[in-house]
Amino acid sequence: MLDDLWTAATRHTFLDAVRDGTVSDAAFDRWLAQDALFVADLLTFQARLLARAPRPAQTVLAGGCAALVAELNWFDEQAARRHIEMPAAPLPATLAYRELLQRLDNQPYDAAVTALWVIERVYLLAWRYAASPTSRFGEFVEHWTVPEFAGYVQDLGALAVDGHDTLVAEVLRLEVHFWDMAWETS
Ligand code: HMH
Repeated sequence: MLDDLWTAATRHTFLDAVRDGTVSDAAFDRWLAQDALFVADLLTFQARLLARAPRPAQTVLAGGCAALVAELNWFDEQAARRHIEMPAAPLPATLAYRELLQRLDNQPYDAAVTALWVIERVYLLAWRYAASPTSRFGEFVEHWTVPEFAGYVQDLGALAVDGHDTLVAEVLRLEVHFWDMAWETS
């Protein structure tokens, strides 16, 4: 059950299309603008999580917050380069994810950090799946699969705990929904 959701969230048809280069720039850019909104929401959530994290988790979570700020700068650069108007108006999948992140503010730390681990791991596995030596989106795929990010996901894995399957499933469903969005209204 969870395995199927991990697969659905990391082997989506949008990722096949990025790998094969068949996704249009318009569809990719629209998805990218929504992802920039998501990253801003994730930073809000993670800064609050850092504020209530146990002492031994602070280094990893603070490093992650700094990485998200750098990621937002990188999104701004991509938007300028690709002439994407940002911020975009949030689409339903982005709003649904925002709602979950806000709900996590009121969940115990263990549940919230486990959700964060899923959010980052699913993204790493998805972009690894989309990797291809010839894709015209190769620069993006490389950016989201760098060893530093893989190391961060591993560090988060050490903070995550078992027994939050319902929450894990909810995150994975939102990820599928987020990839689905890339195909809508294109
Ligand atoms: C939808 N999930 C989505 N976007 C991201 N940037 C990440 C996870 C990882 O930060």
